Amino acid sequence: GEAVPVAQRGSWTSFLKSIASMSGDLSSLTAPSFILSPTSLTEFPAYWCERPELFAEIGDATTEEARSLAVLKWFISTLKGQYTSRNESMGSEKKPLNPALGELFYGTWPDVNGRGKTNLLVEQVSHHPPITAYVIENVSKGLKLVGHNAQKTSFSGGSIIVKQIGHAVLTVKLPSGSEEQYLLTLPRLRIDGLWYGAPYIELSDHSYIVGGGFVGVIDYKGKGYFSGKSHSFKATLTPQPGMGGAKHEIIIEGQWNANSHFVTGGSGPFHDVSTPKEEVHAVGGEASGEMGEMETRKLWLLVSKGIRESDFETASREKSRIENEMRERRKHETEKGTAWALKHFTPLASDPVYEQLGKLAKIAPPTEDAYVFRDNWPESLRA
Ligand code: 0T9
Repeated sequence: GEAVPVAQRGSWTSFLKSIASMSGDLSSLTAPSFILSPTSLTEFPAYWCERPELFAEIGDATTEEARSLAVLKWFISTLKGQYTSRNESMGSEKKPLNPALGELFYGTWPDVNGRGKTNLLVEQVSHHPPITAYVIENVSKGLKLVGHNAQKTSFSGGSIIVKQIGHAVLTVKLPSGSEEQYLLTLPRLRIDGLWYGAPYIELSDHSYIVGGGFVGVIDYKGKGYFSGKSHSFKATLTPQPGMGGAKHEIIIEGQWNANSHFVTGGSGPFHDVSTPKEEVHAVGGEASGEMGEMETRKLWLLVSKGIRESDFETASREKSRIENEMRERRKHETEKGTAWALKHFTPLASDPVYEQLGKLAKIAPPTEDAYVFRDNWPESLRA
């Protein structure tokens, strides 16, 4: 591993061995310090909205076809941030902090240029396995995205394969008062470059966007497949009889980290993702406007600072302190026969929207858990 600091080569090799021999949940494995990220997974849902104007455009579109294309454009535009931004900011993919049960993150993108204010709320709804639930809402454009994610990991041919579990539902409130819903599912990940200590993600398999009169399938391919370029995709939107959409198929091809163009059902360029992105503004969720003890940037403050400043002794001490506190909490709950009360979400064993829309694309499994948002935004995000 060339990217591995000489002093950490041994621990990197044994880390890789433990990954290879353990499948399922890698989040709790202790990794060598050079690969640690100072950011918790509860911050990741912000990637869904780093181009808030593209999200807002979904609400501005006036036909089903225009809306479906706006949803696709926004979805594609988030992939670069979701899957390559750690490589850009930190030189490689890094191991995120493993969120505590009940960890929270709140944020906002301000209203500029008539795009409306967009708010973000995230809660870690399970620690083992890690499950993160989130909602992103732009009230003035009638948009609400509610989703959750978890991962199942395995090791194959020197790479980590990550199957994403979970989905999101985008609800669009139309000016007529009726609602349109889109079911979004997530791609599979392959983490390569492990041997060299320079991990990076390639997407594979496919994901769906079902709603608005179309069944959309996005196929993901890396180098050497249909375009020969990394981070390639091909999106096919097929009109659904009886769902009222357009009558023609739309096909778009390109690279999700660069640009894409129409192949069928339109002409010319579709999207270019090289426009600047806008990171979320973190907001405290307490009535005072401060961050509470369970808010990610407060909870992990000293761990993150330690990692950023290469003070790994402090980082590791603080990390153990937090993990021990959480273990104590769980122990007390077991003793008292109580359970941790989630703040913003109610778990449901099945999701009627997933079932209904998923059927149209024969999505497997036929149902998934849902985390229903209780619509209780903190005061600091309501105004
Ligand atoms: C949802 C995203 C997800 C979370 C991360 C696999 C991964 C945890 C989950 C899927 C977001 O919308 C998109 C992006 C990156 C994904 C992470 C990449 C990653 O490596 C971690 C896993 C758990 C590891 O930390 C593996 C060990 C590490 C040494 C490799 C860098």
